[in-house]
Amino acid sequence: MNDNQNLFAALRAGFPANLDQVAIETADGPGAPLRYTWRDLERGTAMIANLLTGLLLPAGSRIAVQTEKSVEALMLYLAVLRAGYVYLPLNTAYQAAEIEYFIGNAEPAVVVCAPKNFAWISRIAFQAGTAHVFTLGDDRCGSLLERAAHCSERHTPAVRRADDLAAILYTSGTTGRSKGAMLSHGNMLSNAVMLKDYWAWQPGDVLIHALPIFHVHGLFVASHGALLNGSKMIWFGRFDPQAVIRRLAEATVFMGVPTLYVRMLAEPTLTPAACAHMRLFISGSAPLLTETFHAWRERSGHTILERYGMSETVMLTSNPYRPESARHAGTVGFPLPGVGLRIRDEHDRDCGVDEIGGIQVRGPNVFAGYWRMPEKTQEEFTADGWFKTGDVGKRDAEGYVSIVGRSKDLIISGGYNVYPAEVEGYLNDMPGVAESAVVGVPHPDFGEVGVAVVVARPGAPLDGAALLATLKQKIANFKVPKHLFVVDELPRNTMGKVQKNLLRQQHQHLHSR
Ligand code: MCA
Ligand code: AMP
Repeated sequence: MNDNQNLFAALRAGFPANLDQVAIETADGPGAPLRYTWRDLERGTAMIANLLTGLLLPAGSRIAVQTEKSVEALMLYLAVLRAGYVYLPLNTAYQAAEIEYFIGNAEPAVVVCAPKNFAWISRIAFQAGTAHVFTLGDDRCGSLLERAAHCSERHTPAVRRADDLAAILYTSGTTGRSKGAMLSHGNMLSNAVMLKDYWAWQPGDVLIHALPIFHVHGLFVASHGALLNGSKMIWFGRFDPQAVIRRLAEATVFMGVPTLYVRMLAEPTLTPAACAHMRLFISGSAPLLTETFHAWRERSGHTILERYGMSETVMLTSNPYRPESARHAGTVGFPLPGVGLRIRDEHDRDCGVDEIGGIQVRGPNVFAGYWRMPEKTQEEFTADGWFKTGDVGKRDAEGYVSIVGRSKDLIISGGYNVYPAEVEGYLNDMPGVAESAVVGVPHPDFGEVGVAVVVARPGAPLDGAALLATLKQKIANFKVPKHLFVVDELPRNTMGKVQKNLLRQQHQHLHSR
């Protein structure tokens, strides 16, 4: 009996018998179209896994990776699983202070970065005690592949138990400090196997992969689905709506955050004919507006299937696959098989039909806790073992779950999470700033974007544009508020708490179409 629960081994078992078929075809980037066969994936991941194994790293070593999207970067992820280490993906937008925090907190044994960032990232990494820093470019250059080229093409996947750690995903905290969600081989494998069935992956499916590969959506849900099903991927390094629409004729499955659908809807080439070959369009990571849902149905002839998940839990709920008419706009569908979901009011009682409360979940997909933050982990779980998602929702009479808000102070912009507390921390540290508040307001493209409201210190002249420019040098671009207002004071309630709801109301039409 093979009881190896290594996620790579399970994905590998999904490869087709004929390893010479094309597994991934690049649609853009250097040299496109490049075609990688399943044998290329098998060999490439073996070579990188052998490179890592040869470094004789301690068990449980973290491999932190900040590189542009490429097929080799996907192979690196798979190789880390294969070798039994822990993958730590980092958004390419992160800058020095953010990288310093992640590397300092996770203490990775290996860091892989883009060649152009080697100087500053290696300095941070070596100072934090990282033993090895490799480079990997999106054009197949860099020391990682140079070194791996000398390694054997054969590698037996490391034996891992279901609860062994496979990846750490940093999600920002409401206090402004990011927490590393620890996901095990079992968390991800159980979810991937269940979704293969639930979304009816079938022979001949082809996935258009146009999402970044440093988050759950692109790295896990999309890639695992295709690999486990032995399905070809058409691989976009960058999302380009026109180019994606052109390739729909060769594909059957597409996954995107709502912004991707909004941008494709703006293209006149989006027609039922262009989508005739498609089987399934999936949306998640942020709320899909009902107007987008209906416009998509009209323009493409397909009904988007919306689902809901988190870094801590992978996928939690989904609208049904069949019949298409049972996919309800404005809802995230039903708890997935094996996932327990309850909605609790402020007295910790179960909510009735259509009553709004906090969403709590449990199941084999739910993470073990936050990296080196036992108190934080304990806070986020109930005494009887349910994870408090921080999302606020309700369930209708048919059982469809809708997300109506969040108890966590979080902005979701184009599918990326922005924690106001973190941005406010940076603003408050700037000369002349007395205090600040960052709120999310509706945006036609990104769904929601941040707006900053700043109070100057007495006598200090503040230049909003200069503050935003400084912020851009310090934090990831997508976290930088799209507008900044300097005001005399922030609205406060009688307890002295800033009334963010008033600021949101005041600026809600800033980006109205
Ligand atoms: C880029 N910018 C953004 C965003 N992306 N600002 C706010 N929110 C964003 N998401 C900035 C750029 O830096 C630039 O700033 C300006 O906005 C315009 O950028 P643009 O060229 O329009 O952006 P882009 O490069 O085309 O990227 C937009 C994007 C991208 C394709 C929508 O953000 C994206 O790939 N989002 C997907 C995120 C994702 O995969 N999330 C899944 C998380 P400037 O002009 O100053 O330079 S996983 C998850 O949430 C859970 C588990 C789940 O359920 O899936
Ligand atoms: P993250 O932890 O970065 O992966 O973000 C997870 C959060 O994204 C969830 O807690 C939700 O607030 C949000 N989210 C994911 N999918 C959806 C969806 N379909 N509708 C609304 N919010 C979503």
